[in-house]
Amino acid sequence: MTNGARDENVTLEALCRGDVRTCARLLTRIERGEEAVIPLLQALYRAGGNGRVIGVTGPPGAGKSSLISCLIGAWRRRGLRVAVLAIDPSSPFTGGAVLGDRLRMVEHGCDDGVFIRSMASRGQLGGLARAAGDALTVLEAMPWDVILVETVGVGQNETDIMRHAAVVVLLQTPLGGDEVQAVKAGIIEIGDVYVVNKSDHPAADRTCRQLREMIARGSRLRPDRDWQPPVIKTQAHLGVGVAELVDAIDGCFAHQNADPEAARRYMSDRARHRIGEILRDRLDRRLRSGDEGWLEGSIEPVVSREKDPYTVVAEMLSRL
Ligand SMILES: Nc1nc2c(ncn2[C@@H]2O[C@H](COP(=O)(O)OP(=O)(O)O)[C@@H](O)[C@H]2O)c(=O)[nH]1
Ligand SMILES: [Mg+2]
Repeated sequence: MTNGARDENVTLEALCRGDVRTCARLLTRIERGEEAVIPLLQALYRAGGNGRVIGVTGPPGAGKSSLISCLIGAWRRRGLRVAVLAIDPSSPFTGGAVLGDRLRMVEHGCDDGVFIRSMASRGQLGGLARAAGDALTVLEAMPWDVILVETVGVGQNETDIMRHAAVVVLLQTPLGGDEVQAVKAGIIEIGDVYVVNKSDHPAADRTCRQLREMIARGSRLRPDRDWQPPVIKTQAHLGVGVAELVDAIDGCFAHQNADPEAARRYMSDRARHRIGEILRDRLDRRLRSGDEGWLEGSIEPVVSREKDPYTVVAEMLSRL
């Protein structure tokens, strides 16, 4: 056995045991985009598939991190082990949002049944989706019962990250009537459970009602799922409504488990999405790396117009 393979086995074994330091180190290497971690990720993927992946999304400041902190508390009281991956594409790792998340979640900091990690894009948006997927591969090979992914619900990247989650919790804050209309196109499609947080605000009931109407009318992106998303009122800073939210999430998982066909569809959608994500990432890297040799033979026929670039690309794809 080579040294590299032996190191990999040691790491793999540590992760499967639930070693959080090993996990933190590996996530840093993933964030840096180190190619050398790929063999380990391959082994982790085959070993993994543990844990329920739950997405929590919504606009900045809606209360996602506060609510996640409450959820961690609720699940820890049931003896479940919880990991959180907070994705923030807008702020660098030293930025306010990430720091804020860390501070707010610090109450769980001494508990080894909880792991919290922030991941920022550091300016490479394409790489973020791949890095988040890889981070989930690691977390799903570890003995976490619940894996939460927090993202700001704007932009394609964040919507894509939510495709890794079996259950998506979508947060809103109480809004004016026009604002609800404006956001509906984006949100009605992806949530499995809706939360109106900051329900101490007077417009909370009206926002709940409007969301319920939209859900009842709206066609969903996942029409295969015969599930009516509930709308729950919370006050995350006080823990109000958290028990109802936990029940709603449990209910959604129970509903999925009762339909093996739907569960299989989710798994294959997710695998298809992941393959596409890695394919795009690898092509992108190859093109950016200045690895001219790879393209060399294809350039001259396009210059001389002997071939068109579409044909050349089709040929390259057929050789993949
Ligand atoms: N009034 C009120 N404030 C809240 C509530 N939930 C969270 N907050 C506050 O809203 C701010 C943003 O919360 P945060 O969890 O960081 O939002 P995130 O950006 O969605 O993660 C913080 O100052 C929280 O204390 C709530 O239910 N009511
Ligand atoms: Mg947050």
